[in-house]
Amino acid sequence: MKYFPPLICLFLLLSSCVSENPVPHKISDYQLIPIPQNIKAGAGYFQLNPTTSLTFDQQNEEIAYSANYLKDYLQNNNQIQLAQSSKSGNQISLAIDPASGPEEAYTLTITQKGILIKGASGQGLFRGTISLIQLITQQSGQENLVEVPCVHIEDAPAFSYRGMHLDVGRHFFPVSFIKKYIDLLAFYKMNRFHWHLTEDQGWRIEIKQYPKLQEIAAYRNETLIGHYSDQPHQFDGQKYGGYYTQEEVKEVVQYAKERFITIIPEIELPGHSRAALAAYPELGCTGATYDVATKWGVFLEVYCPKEETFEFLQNVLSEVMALFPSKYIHIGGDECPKEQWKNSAFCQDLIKKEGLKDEHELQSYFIKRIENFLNSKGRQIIGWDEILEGGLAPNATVMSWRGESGGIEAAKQGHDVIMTPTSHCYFDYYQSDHPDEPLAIGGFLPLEKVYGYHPIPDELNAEEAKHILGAQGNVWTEYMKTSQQVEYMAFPRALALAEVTWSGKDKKDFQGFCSRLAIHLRWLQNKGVNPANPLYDVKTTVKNSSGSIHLQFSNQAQDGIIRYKNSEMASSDDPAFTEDLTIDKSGTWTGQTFVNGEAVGKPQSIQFDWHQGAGAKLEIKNQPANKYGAGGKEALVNGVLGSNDRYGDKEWLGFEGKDFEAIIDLGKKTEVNSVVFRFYHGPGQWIYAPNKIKITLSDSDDPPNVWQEKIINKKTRKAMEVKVEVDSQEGQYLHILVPNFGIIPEGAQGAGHGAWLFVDEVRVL
Ligand code: TNX
Repeated sequence: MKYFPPLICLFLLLSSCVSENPVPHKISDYQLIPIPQNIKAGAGYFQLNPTTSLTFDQQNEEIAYSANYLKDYLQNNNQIQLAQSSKSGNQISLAIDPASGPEEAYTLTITQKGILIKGASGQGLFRGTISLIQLITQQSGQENLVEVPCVHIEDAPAFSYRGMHLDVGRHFFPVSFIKKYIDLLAFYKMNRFHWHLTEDQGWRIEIKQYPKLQEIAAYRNETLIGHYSDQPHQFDGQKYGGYYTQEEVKEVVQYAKERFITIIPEIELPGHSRAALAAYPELGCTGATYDVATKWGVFLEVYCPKEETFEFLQNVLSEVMALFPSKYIHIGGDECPKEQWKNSAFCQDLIKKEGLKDEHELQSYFIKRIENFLNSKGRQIIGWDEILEGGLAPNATVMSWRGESGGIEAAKQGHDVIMTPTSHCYFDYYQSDHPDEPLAIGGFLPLEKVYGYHPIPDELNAEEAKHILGAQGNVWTEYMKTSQQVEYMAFPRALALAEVTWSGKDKKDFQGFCSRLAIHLRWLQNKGVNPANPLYDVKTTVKNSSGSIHLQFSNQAQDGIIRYKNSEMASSDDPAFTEDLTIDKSGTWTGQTFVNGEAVGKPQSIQFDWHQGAGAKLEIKNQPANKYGAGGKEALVNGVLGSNDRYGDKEWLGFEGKDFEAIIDLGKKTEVNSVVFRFYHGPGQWIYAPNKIKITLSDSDDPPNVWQEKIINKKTRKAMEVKVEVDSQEGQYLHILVPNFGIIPEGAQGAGHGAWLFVDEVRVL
């Protein structure tokens, strides 16, 4: 590493003073997350005890933040009070050297004689202080003494934007929790907190000029119970809400500042604004009154681009800017249905007057006006990727959430980008396919997938790639009522993202991350955090190769063994899992991790429904979408049924706007009575079961001339089965053609888009 050559000299000098023969450490003894760029293992320990003093320039506020953070930490957790002194001896020194590297770079040198943390700025110094604190937390320690292992670390982040988001609109969380969340982000060297403050279901920030935002927009009459796709909708009948006062906001901003975290506030416009419209209906297009939304989704009620609305938003944003020093203000811009603008004479006139092409350009006009205003105050906007539609505002930064394509396009246009694709950054998605996971919105995003993310898409050249500032994990809280639940969903996935964005591609090692994670999970639990613990949970993998089916059990732990049983085995002598099991019959197999003879983590069961097509070879014409095809085409004939109420597991294949066409090769002429199909029906998630199925059983794999057709009259929500009695009783090849439902009709969620077709096991009976 090129930074701080003088420090290396100091390190060597200090180490040379050590006279005894201290025990050398291994790199794996330093269990830091995110893993530093460069660790040079030392030998022996620094004795941190009540004689240890702290030396730093007290005139420098930037240094004082780190000094105070360290002092408070040691006082509260180790009962060690650091004296302030400039005398030499048992000492921790903090310093800033601006010439020594990028802003957040630091070196941490621990010898038996002393500890020196040097940052390229106050930020770098703070990140280095966190590394020291992480090492301190990992030593068992006696009262008043921590032995900190000697080391030399040179470190700097791969990405400048390392963020976490929290939606406080759907559910509201107290200031104490917001601070806890910020502390956790700081502990993993994140530097941005995106505070999503306004939503259809509640406005959460006090705006003095508009008291009805507090009285009306901050509260909803009741809240949806269960999942949105559970029909009919039911409500709890309880008034719900709250907001942060400006005093509280100031306190939180200061708290974050002391931890070198910038808070980016989000005020959503022009969509997701139903709560504000409930308070000030005159800002809408319809002349109607509104209520604060009580269920989730996308609502037609949006701000009307009238002068009155711009005045309101500018006044709101002025109060927001006075509270938040952040260069960026997030203005939303996502999911703004255009119906009300289409039906509004005012909007149609405005479109003509401004020479706009359509409502998308009107949205762009809206965003540009807000951008002008914020730019005139020295601020920059961030918007969700929909702000690309109708033309990007000149200085906008784009948050790419609907995949990476919006981010790619924006970077190519020379705009900065923050990556938050649903595929890798939506921590409201399920993290495990275990059946007793708490209710979540859907999707499937396990830890290793987050860890595998790299924010720079291959499509960008080196120049364009510079526009990718980093990535952010989003925590939408429709299904998180409590802060414990937020913790469960955010952690440890946020730790994986912290390593993705700080350590970068070259340092990544999932195995190593998991072994470091074990100690961090323990620390989080001791701190009263409620992280998910995926390490010992058993996972099943079903492989379907050359006509037979194999089952594998695995976990992410470094210790313990997995034992398994199946429904017919006696439970007393569960064998250890050592190699893949061959499956050739129906039944249930269960795997469980054992450490020192004790069951730990969640067991996993898998049920096989044997049928004539199980393990068969097959071809499919259209490919499923990447994010809904994890099990591959073989999942269609592996004998395993996907979840009844979640389409994100590896058994379901999701085709976006496309037909499902397949040929299943049964291996030989086979007598078939019926074929049972499984589809998913969830219009709220843009998923539609098909209207018909066509099949043919024949002796040839050539496309058939005649099809047997089955019309589907009755659709039930979630997983549904359709049985087709086969006319031509024998054949080797089963040809299947299931046409996609087509374009989603007006008035439904996702209107105008091609429907998703989700298919699971095709059982040949
Ligand atoms: C989409 S991401 C939304 C949110 C939802 C989220 C649920 C984005 C800009 N909009 O309003 O809460 O999906 O995953």
